[in-house]
Amino acid sequence: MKVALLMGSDSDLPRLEPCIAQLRELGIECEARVLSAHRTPADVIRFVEAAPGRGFGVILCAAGGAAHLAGVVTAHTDLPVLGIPMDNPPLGGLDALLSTVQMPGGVPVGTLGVGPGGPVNAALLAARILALGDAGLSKRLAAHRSAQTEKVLAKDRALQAKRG
Ligand code: RP5
Repeated sequence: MKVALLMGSDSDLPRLEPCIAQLRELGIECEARVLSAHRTPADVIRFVEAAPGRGFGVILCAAGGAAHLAGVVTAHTDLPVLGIPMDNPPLGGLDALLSTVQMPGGVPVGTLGVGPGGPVNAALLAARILALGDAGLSKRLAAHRSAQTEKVLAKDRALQAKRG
């Protein structure tokens, strides 16, 4: 299945490139779109309603400021929706974090962290959701985790060698 990455503005795109790259590295097809809950509400709903029929299994929603995108999207679908709060000035993402995380009961949005970890973790969480029904992806995720572990252990070995 594919992942949709909706972003409220093209100004969000540079900070979302690592999310797209992570999905591609895991062999997951990602469609990235600029669609805004405030500026293009009808297009958001059109996209979301068509998403299951187009083979999307997870929808990622990145927005800053008064970040309503993930909430609006999840109100129109039963697909898993993950919100990525963007760290914009002047409030540094706290605004988007609170908008995204404080959903009323019955309208679930899984909220990622603010800052560079958020977009990458959104990709990895989406991959874990899709891997529940995809044995090949599950193996690729396990390999990714082992490689990450090995990278850190190599840094530890280098530090030990330097310090004698
Ligand atoms: C949000 O407002 C967008 O997701 C973006 O993070 C922020 C600013 O958008 P622009 O004014 O840069 O288009 O809706």
